[in-house]
Amino acid sequence: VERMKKKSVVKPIVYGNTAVPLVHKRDNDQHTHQWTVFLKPYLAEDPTKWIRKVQFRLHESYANQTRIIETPPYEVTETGWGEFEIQIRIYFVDNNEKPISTFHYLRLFQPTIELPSGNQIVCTEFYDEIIFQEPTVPMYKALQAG
Ligand code: SLL
Repeated sequence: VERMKKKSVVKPIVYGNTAVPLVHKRDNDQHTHQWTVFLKPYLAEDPTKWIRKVQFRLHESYANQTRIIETPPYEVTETGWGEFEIQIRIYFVDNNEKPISTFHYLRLFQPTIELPSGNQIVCTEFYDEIIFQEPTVPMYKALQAG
């Protein structure tokens, strides 16, 4: 595969989760919260130019533990009762670029932020950067387009 010699491209990303308590108690499954785990570009750009899909791997207590999201927003909304680590795996438009993984610990109770409405929700997010060292030629073009 032909690669761009001595070139590197940086893509800033943000990932994390929000969570709110369920208004109605559920007797059947003990679920207490609704949550959303997400991954997005830090900048306002079209991520489909360089991201093929994002895979979220949930706790084994969930049916369909592996969730694949092919179009933005890259996020999974679920309900549950417990916190656990989620594997977030990013696949790129050029399959010659290996997928990369990060891990996010799903938070249901802390830290909270206050919305303009005055409501408190749990929100935790992290900034990171994907650095493509000598990307393939097609990947380099895709990264410029995004
Ligand atoms: C804990 N180690 O004990 C963690 C596990 C599992 C969370 C948390 C519901 C799953 C379902 C759910 O919240 N699992 O009912 O589908 O805290």
